[in-house]
Amino acid sequence: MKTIVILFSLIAISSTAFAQSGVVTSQFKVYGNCTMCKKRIETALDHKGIKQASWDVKSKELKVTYNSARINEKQIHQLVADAGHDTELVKAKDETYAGLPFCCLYRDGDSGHQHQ
Ligand SMILES: [Cu+2]
Repeated sequence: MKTIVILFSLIAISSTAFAQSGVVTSQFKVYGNCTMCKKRIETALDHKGIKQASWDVKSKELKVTYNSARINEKQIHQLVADAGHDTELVKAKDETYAGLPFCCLYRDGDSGHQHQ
């Protein structure tokens, strides 16, 4: 039991160290449908200050690791929205959204699948 406590303390200490060096990992919802969306979202986050970005098709969760000295979370939301994908904080522009391929239209009522 004591070993487990020590282990957790070590993890806590190392994540604090990460925060101090400016590298943080955030997770938030990004709306999309398919593997094309995944590619689009992750490509949009191939950006300076961002070390790693991974979006999950099923859970719609984006996990992003970035250097907080170079980019902030709000800017990351904006990059995703600029690519046509709504996030919890920033909505994509309607004209950008309208330019997405049909299979990627994730907003309510846009998907052809629901009408079958
Ligand atoms: Cu898609």
